[in-house]
Amino acid sequence: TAGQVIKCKAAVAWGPGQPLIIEEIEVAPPKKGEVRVKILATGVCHTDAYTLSGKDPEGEWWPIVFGHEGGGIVESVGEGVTSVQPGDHVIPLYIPECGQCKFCKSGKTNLCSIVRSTQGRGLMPDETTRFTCKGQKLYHYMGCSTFSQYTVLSEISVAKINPKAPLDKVCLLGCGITTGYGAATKTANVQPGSTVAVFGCGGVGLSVIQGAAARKASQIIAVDKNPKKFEYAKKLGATDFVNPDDYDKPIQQVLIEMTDGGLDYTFECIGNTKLMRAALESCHKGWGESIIIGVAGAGEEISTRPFQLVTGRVWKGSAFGGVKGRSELPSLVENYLEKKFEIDMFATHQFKLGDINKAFEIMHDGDCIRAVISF
Ligand code: NAD
Ligand code: AHE
Ligand code: ZN
Repeated sequence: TAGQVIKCKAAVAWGPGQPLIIEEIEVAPPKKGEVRVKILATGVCHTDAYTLSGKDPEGEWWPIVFGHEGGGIVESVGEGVTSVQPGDHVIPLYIPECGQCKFCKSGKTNLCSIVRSTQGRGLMPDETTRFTCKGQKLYHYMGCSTFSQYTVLSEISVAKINPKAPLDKVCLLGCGITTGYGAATKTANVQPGSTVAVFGCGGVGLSVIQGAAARKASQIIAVDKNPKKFEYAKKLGATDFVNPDDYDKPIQQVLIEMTDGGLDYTFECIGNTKLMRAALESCHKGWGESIIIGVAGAGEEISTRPFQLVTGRVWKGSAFGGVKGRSELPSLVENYLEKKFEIDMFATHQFKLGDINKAFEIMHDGDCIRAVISF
């Protein structure tokens, strides 16, 4: 198939708020510096639903193939590609790692900038797309588009992993699990004995809990309005559980009272700007740090009294947990294979591609952490 157009099935989003439609699409061969990957499994992240809903200020491109939490096998490579070859098992990366740009070389961030501007417009770096359907071009999503049997990515947007790892599990490292774990262990760098509160216990928040527990935090408070999430939170190491609906005072007050003045670290894993404020204001005076992970809709803004920061609380954000995908994901896969790192518990539901809309519906069900789509 190398060098030829592949016809395959993909879930196409024709417009905001519409259900995805399974279509036969054409996938062009990879160009210079690109790889074509056969996707075997993909998770569905809250961010896919967010952009599909029309709330993403960047999401002006339709029709589009969503999905950014996948696992697959390299089918063919374009000119000049040397770091991967056909048959390699890979995880697509929405934050690539070129190793050359100002960001990669800074040692301060994982936000590689090299393909970000075209990626944000749904295009490959040469400003075109590799997908067509019924004579129309389809846009790419976050440089990944994993809701397709085949997709094309930049070489720098894939992490090569151990082929022994089951792709229907480690695909979840493509976003949610790595994001939460990295936010705790890298962005916040949670210290042993410290106190942590996690707002929102979906795939991302539960992974923050796994990361904080790995760092031996002494108290990990899980906050969610859906009590079904607490069972998972407990298994991953949460010590306390707070449902804001059980209180008639502000949640920051509840948490400050529980922790002798506030937490060392808090994480917002929902995408709700009111809770971003509550998470910051739940931090301990003088040193508490709050990490924003949740993604908020177009036009939404955060606010707090500047005095909160003047008196030593710190507001930070985290994308993909601050993790550099190509150099750091392979070792997370190894940790999983050595049973030092939990992934299986997160994969609560399985669907075939044809039922992908059910995965979007069930995301709002308390029993679902991640639905994994197989092809
Ligand atoms: P999810 O929908 O699985 O989980 C969200 C959780 O928040 C659910 O358990 C829900 O019950 C809870 N919740 C919702 N409203 C609440 C409220 N008012 N009070 C308390 N709990 C509430 O989502 P997810 O996949 O875990 O993603 C979480 C957020 O992180 C989303 O905004 C997503 O877009 C974002 N995200 C960001 C990054 C990043 O790199 N920054 C990566 C992945 C996801
Ligand atoms: N397009 C949105 C922002 C979306 C966003 O913040 N994305 C996160 C990843 S969410 C994964 O589930 C991210 O990593 N952002 C870094 C980046 O470069 O996009 C908007 O508001 O414009
Ligand atoms: Zn995601």
